[in-house]
Amino acid sequence: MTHAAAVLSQRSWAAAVLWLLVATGPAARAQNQTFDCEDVDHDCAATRDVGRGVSRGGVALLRCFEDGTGADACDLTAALSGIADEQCRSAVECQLRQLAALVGDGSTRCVQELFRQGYKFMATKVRRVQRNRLSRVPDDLARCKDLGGRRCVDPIAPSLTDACVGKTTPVDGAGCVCAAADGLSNRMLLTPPTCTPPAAPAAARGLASAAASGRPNFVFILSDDQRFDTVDATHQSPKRPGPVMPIVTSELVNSGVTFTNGHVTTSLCCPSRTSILTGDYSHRTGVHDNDPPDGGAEVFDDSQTIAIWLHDAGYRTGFIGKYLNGYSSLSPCIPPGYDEWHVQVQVKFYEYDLNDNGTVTHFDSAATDYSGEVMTQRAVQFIHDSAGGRPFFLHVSQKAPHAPAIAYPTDIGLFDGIAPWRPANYAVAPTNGPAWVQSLTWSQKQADSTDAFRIKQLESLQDVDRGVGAIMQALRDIGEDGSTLVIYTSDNGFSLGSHKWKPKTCPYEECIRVPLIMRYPPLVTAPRTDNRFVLNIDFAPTFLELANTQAPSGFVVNGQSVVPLLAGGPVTWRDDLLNEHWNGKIPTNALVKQGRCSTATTTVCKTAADCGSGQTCNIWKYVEYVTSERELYNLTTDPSELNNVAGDPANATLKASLATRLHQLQAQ
Ligand SMILES: [Ca+2]
Repeated sequence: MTHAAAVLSQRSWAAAVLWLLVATGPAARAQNQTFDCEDVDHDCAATRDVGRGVSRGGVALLRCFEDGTGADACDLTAALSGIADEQCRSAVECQLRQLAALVGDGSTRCVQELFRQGYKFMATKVRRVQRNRLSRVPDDLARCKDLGGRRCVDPIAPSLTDACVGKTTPVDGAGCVCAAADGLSNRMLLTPPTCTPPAAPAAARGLASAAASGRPNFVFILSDDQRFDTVDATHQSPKRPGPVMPIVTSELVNSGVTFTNGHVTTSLCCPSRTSILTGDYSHRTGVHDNDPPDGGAEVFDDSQTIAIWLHDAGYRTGFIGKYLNGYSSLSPCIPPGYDEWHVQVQVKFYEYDLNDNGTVTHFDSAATDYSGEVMTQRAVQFIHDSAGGRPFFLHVSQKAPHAPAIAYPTDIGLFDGIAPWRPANYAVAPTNGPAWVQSLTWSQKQADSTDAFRIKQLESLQDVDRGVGAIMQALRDIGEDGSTLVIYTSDNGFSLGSHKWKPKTCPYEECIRVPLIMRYPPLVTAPRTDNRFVLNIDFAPTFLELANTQAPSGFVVNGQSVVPLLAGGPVTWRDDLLNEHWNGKIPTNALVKQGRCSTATTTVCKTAADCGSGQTCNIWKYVEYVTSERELYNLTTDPSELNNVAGDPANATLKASLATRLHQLQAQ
C-alpha cells in the first residue's frame, strides 16, 4: 500500500541544503587553541583572497617557527584579515595549523622548508581551482615534494609528527607533508553538491538507439556489502545446491567475463560509490566516510560524474535505489545528470520513502513494498521506456545484502542448515598483526550473530538475483540485450569473522574484494574468467570509452577503461592496486598489492613468466597505518593473511620498494 507523502517545492529544496548555512558562530582564533577543523571544512570558494590568505598565513607561521614563537602561539589574525568570510577564514586557519602540526616544533631549516612548500602548494591549488586548471595540480604536487626534500638532511630530526610520524628520509618526509597539504586543501575547497530541484526530464534529442548508433547501453547493477564469493557455489544452500545467485550465473557469468580479482579502492559504502561515480580514488573525491565532515551525500561534489558526462553525450540516464549515505538530507532535490531518478530517501527494505523524480511516496511493509522488488520494477520500466530512443545508462543500486539483510518473504529459510563459515583465518588475528586487530575479541555471541547474519545475506541476495533476471528480460523485450554492457558488482566486501572482524573497511581480502561480472556480447562471445586487478574506479572510464566520449578536460580520472580486457587481446594493464581507509575503529591506513619475483623482490611481476627461471611470482600486500604500524603478507603463500612479516629484516628492501609504490599511488 503506498500513498503520496510529499511533493517537491522550491522551499523544501532550500531547506534541504540548509546544512551549508549551519553557523559555527564566531570562529575561535585564540592563541594556544586546539582547532577543531571538522566544523569548518569545505567553506571556501576558490577566490584570490583565499589564495592570498593561505600564503600570508603560511608566511606568518613560518616566521613564528623561525623566531622560536612556535605555531601554537602564533597569531594569524592579521595575515588572514583579507578573507572576508568568517567560516572560510577559520577553515584556512585550521588547515594551515594542521599542516604546521606535521612539522612538530618547526625548529630546523629542514622542516620549515617542508612546511613552506606545503602551504605554497595549497595557495597554488586555490588558484588552480579558481582558474579551472586542475590538470596542473599533479605537477604542482610533484614540485612540492621535490623542493621540500632538497634542504633536508637524513634522518629528519626532530622527527615529523601526527600523520607523518616515521617519515625520516627527506623524500618520505616531503612526500607526506605535501600529500597532507593536498588533502587539506581538498577539504577546504571542495564545492558542495550542486543537487538541484528536479526539472522535467530532458527531451529526447532524436539520437539513434544503441543498436543503431554503435554506442552501447550501460546497465550497472550494484549490491551493498556483498562478499566476492557469494555469487558462485562457495556458500551454496543445502536445500538448493549450486550458485548462490543462479540467475546472475546463467545470465551474466555464463556469457560474460568474471573478474576474479575485482577490488574496491575504499571498502565503505559512500567512498566506494563516489569513486564509482567519478572514476577517482577517495583521496581525490574527498569522500572518505559515510557521514560529514568528510563523507556522505552532502560532502560529495556531484558537479562531475559519469551520469553528467554520459548525459552530455546524449545518453538517457537513470538512477534507481540507494544513492549515497545521507541523501535524506538532500531529498527531494536531485543531483545533476539524471533524466530519471527513483531513489530511496531512507534506505530500508520496508517502511521507506521513495523519491520518484522529485515526488516522494511512502512504501509500507507489504511484500509488494519490499525495496528490491520496487527498484526492479522501476528498472524494468526505465528499460521499457528507453525502447527505440537514445542509448541509455541505468544505475541500479540495491540495498541487499546490507544489514539488516531482510530477505523477500518467500526466500526466508532457503539457507537454513548451511554449515557455519569457518575459513582458515576465522576468528584468528594475524601473527604480529597491528594493535587494532590484536585487541579484537570474538565471543560465541558474535559467532552466532555473524552466522545468522550470513544466512540472511545469502537469502536477501535471492531477490537481487531475480531482479537481474527481470532486467535481462526487459533488455530482450526491447531488443537491446545484444548491445548493452551489463555489470554486476558490489560497493565493498564483508569479512564474516575472518580475523575476528565481522563487517567491512578492513584491509584484508574479504573486505576489499567484490564480485565483478561483465556481460557485453559485442566483445565477449564466450564466458571466461580474468584474474587481473579491476577496480571500482574503472567503470566510469569504461563507459566513457564505449560511449566515445570523455570527461571534461582538466578532470583527471584515476581508473582505466576495461574495454581492452573485454576485447581479450594483448594489453598493458595495471599490476597493482591501492586501497585506502580513513577513520573508524581501524586506524587510517592505505595498502598496495603487487607481485614481486621470489628472488628479486624489487622486480614487479604478474606471473612467474615475468621472472627468471626457477622463480615464482609472489603477490604481496603491504599496509601502512597512521600509527606507524605496518603489515606485509605474501598472499601467494599466505592467502589467509595469517602471518605479518613486515618486521622481518629480510623483507626490508621489499617493504621499502612497496612503500615507494604505495606513495606513488596515493599521489595520483
Ligand atoms: Ca556497502
